[in-house]
Amino acid sequence: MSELACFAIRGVIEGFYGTPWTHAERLDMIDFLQRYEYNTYFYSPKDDLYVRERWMKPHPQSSLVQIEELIARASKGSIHFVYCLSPGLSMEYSSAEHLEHLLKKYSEMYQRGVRHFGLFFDDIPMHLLHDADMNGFEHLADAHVQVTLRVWERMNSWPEQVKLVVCPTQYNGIGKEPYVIHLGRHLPQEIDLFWTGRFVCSPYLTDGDAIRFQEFTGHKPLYWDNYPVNDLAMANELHIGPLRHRDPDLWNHSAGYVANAMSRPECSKIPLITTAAYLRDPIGYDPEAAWELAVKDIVGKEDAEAFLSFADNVQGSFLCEMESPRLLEAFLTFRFQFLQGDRQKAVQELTLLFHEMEQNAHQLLGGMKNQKLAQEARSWIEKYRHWAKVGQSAVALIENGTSGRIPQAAFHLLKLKQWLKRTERLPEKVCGQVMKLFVDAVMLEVKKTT
Ligand code: 14T
Repeated sequence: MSELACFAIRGVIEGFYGTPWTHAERLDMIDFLQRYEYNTYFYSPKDDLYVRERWMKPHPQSSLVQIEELIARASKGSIHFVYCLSPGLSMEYSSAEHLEHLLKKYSEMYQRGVRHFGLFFDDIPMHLLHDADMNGFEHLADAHVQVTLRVWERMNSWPEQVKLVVCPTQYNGIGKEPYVIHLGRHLPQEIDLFWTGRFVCSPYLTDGDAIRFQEFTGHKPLYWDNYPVNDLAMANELHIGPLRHRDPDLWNHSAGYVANAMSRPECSKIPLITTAAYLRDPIGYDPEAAWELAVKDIVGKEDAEAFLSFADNVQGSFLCEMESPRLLEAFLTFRFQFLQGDRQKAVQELTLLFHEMEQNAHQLLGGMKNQKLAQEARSWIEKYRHWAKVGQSAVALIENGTSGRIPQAAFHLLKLKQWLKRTERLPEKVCGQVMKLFVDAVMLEVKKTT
């Protein structure tokens, strides 16, 4: 059965705010996509001026040469290269001149072999801003329909067939919003509409929502999944956990699935490999199993164990409220043993855990085989190392504090406070609240007994 389950579009979008990928990173990503059976790459970095802010201006020669190289690489790997423009920051939708500018940019890419295009209206105000547009159109959706239809009409006059994807201004919700209903009902079936689900970052993507979107808009949604992207308010989270909570029948009710990646391409590959596993076999998909394989693939055998121990503490995101599950389990076990009276064993085990944690951090920071990954994840690993030091002093404190060795306890309390201060200054999200919970519990216990 799962052989039939297949998303028509299996894509990755460079669609984040922040430092765009370098040319070398893009070439590498296209090869990666081919290896993992994706079929589409969307070029839409928010901070490439020439596809967004300066959408009217021609690309500088140097970037044109690079785009040509990307087109060639994609076509060699049977990856569709989608060239996307986001004119919404300044376009006057009623202006014939603006329309010509837009078409000129697209047609220059058509001449270079591009057959897939994106027209994006995301992250702009929901109402018309130019006087001429307020006079010429009923509302924003009307303007977007008219412009899209004109672009589509012209594209259809080109000798070879092309594809067009539109990103609506309202790109999340339930699909019943007037703007997107209008867009859907007035744009032809062949034009796909991007949709991020209920929310910008949707914890769940469900068959039911997809079906409803189609009922309201007349289009199957093309999922733009804002995972693993970690821009803006999510910048302190490193999204290396597996994809979760995407319904197994989504392929049947959608035009396809596109993952918005992180500005860190090497880190992105871990969740993107799990996503590839989901896209290949959505019914059989097992996030934890896929994750372990993905880490082994990217990190290599030598460092996989150390990296997984680290990564266990950075899976927290809108997809996963579980933070540091293994660490939490160790604390609960510790408390149990401690209260049962087997203090020595409890202390020994936890001491060992925090020393392993520190060793892992050193291994990853020192000489990881995948240097690019190490470099991208460095500040998160550094924070992980700090938490190991906090943990070591906390265990030493409880050990001494609860056995009446007051001077030693005082020393470790001081150490603990120092490490805690240094650690909490680092903004990266690692271990969530789990370490803090443990430290608070230790402090409380020590206060009780001294
Ligand atoms: F077009 C979209 F489908 C979309 O998701 N646009 C952006 C996207 O480029 C960005 O990477 C993503 C994750 O932050 O969210 C969208 O951008 C936003 C969303 C907001 F709710 C920017 C500001 C917001 F307030």
